[in-house]
Amino acid sequence: MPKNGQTQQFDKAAFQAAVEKHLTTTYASTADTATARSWYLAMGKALAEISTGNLLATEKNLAEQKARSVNYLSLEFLIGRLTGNNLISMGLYENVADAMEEMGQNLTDLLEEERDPALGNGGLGRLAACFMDSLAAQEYPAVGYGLHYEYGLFRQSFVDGRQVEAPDAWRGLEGYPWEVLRPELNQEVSLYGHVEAYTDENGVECRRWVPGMTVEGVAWDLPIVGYDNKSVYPLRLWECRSNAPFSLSRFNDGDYVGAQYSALEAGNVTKVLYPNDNHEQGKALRLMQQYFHCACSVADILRRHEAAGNSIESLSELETIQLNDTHPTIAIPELMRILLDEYKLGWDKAWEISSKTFAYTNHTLLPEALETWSEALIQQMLPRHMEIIFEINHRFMKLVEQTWPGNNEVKRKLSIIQEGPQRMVRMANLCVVSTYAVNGVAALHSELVKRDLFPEFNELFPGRLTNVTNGVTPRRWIKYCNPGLSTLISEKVGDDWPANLEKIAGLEKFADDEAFQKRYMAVKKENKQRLADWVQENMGIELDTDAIFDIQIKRLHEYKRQHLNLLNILALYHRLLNDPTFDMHPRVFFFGAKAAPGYALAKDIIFAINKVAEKVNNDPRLGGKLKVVFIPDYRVSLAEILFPAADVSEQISTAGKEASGTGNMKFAMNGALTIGTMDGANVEMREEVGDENIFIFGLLVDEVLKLKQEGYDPYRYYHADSLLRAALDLLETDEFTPGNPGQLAAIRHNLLDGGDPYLVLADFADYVKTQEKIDAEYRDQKTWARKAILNTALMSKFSSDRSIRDYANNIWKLEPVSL
Ligand code: CR6
Repeated sequence: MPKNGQTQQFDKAAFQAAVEKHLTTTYASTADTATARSWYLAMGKALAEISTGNLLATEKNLAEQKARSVNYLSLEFLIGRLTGNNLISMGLYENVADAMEEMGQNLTDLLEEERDPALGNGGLGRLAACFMDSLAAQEYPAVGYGLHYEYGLFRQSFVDGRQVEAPDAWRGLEGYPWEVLRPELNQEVSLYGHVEAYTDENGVECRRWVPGMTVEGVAWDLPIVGYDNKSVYPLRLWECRSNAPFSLSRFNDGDYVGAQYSALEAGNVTKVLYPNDNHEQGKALRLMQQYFHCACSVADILRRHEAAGNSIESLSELETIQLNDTHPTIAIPELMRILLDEYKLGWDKAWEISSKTFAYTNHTLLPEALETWSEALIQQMLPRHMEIIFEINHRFMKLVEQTWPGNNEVKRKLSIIQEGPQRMVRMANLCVVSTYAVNGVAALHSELVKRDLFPEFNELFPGRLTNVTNGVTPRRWIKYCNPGLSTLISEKVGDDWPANLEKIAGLEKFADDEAFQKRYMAVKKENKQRLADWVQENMGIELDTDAIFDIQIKRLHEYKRQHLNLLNILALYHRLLNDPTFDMHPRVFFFGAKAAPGYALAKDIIFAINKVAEKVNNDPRLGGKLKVVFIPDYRVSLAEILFPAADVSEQISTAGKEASGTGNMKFAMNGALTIGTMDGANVEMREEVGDENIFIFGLLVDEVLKLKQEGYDPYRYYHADSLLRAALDLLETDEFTPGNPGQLAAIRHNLLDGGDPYLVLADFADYVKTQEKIDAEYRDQKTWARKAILNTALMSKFSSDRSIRDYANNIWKLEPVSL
């Protein structure tokens, strides 16, 4: 165990008394009758007492020290279960396991009672969670600002193979034990209304917003516990409530619904997380969520700044605000509005402060994910903000005119306002113009941001566009989820690697050590067994852990190409049945993926994989060589079982489409070998592990562009490749949907007549060939073990601690402050 202040302070008897107290006073239960859930809740509350104390102490210390802080604004924080992870960070895992054991409770079982707070969609939200963990672990002063959604990402089940969505009331009836309400931090948020001009007491012409309605922002803090230190930072989640929730007079008049109308309306704002990943929705309620989030967060930042006795002029010296994608962009005009209309600063001063405060992270190049909001909608909901956006654009257009005189094309392209039948506000352009730093999330992605997305901005603002490669926290993604591997690593390199991932490079010298290889592979086998047991118990499918466990877990999206994986499975099926000379090592293909409820083709792909799974898992002709398992309701807690159990990691997006990926890093750390394209962070992973230790295939970014320019014809591949043809044609038959041919044909149709927008067919042959290579190499277990060990050893770059240090040193200019 690393030494830890809290470990030494742990008072077992006091802790047990606190658990008992919560069991009786909070959950009205007694030790002899309480359910596992009540025990978990009472334990959580007792632990939250410790973390809340440290949270308040950290807040006080940072205010006193006048420390510079980062404010991470994100509409998503996919934190996953907190209890196990916080116990590790607090250094109390063993102590609490022991204390609970004495009370007749098994900690591992209690941890299973926690429902995942799924307050995010995928990579972007999970990245925010890893970043908060790394900020706290390294004591870089930070506040995470998000929304307290009543319903997290929908729960997924399959009915006859099709995705069905159900609401996720993640807090349960009793509430979430880790969160604390902060009533003194509430904020009032305005909406609608109009702008009026007036002359102030000094005779100055001013403008102000006269809102049409107001709602209340209620603050909930979740503790982000620093690993092996005492700092605890808040993840502050805002819940929207009505400030006049109930009209007694309407109720007395018999208007029972009308009496509650305002509560219903306000409650809708933070009711649900929009379930889109890499796709904008464009709904008015989503804009309201975004503004509500920004208004509460900016007001809270200013409150803290002032409460610590700082002047508004020093805002950008003490606070920086990182925008996680464009979702919180409206924070920029919101801060400008407050500086102009409330602090009465002139435009130049307000702009200087604001543009030195904000920085923006771009997470995608996909056009359908780049947010635009109709000017009319913003005008109606946020009239003063629209004026400010116009003014920002007006001044910016002057700069463009100076740089490219008379060039209307470049003006049209760069303008924050997109002209057309309906004028739209381009949030990414607003961000680039109004921030001091813009970063992409992997080296390749950041190059493409400069080269393809914002080339003129890069010329206008040299140095503003930069890169910070993503990372993941080694605490959750190795130490917590893979205890077997963690013990092995600690034995070889010491136990401080979770906070200093560079240390795992020390494993490199054991890559050829046969005894170590055996132990490493034994751990892998145990992890595969843990997953196989889960599958047996929850899905009734029996799996052989000698098979290759090949896993693709991520949101369902055409660009991620789960259907390329499916085509290879169909090709294997075809060969096993039709080619007597064909041999393969047994393989289990795992999938985990949610599809956005409105994304029809994504849902068709899920259906097809499920139908293929039903058939192959029960087809005796395959001799158990091929299994397909689609894990329902993929979420962080399942990811914790899946990553450690993988032999092969599928990272097969069309080159240029996956900004970074972060699952790719988690797999490799846990010793899976990657099959992947030259996309996102795969490129940097290859640099780290070397070409021999990763399976790269497929077209490069520029080859993709060239092929598209030349006129891509998917039929060319279909006609030239009989295996591809066999795989695709299986989708037309009733092989997997007996008696109902054509049920899976939508995928084939999209790939052939739909033009195959993500070049699945172009990459198919190379993918199949590379999978064959994996099959051959897996048979040599020593070489495989060596490669797997090297993957673990050479992943230190992808710790989110390094990402956060990059942000802190190169963008935020932030220093650690210890408690
Ligand atoms: N969908 C990218 O697609 C990246 C994460 C975090 C994504 C993914 O490649 O790893 O962000 N982008 O940077 C968006 O959400 C817009 C994602 O998670």
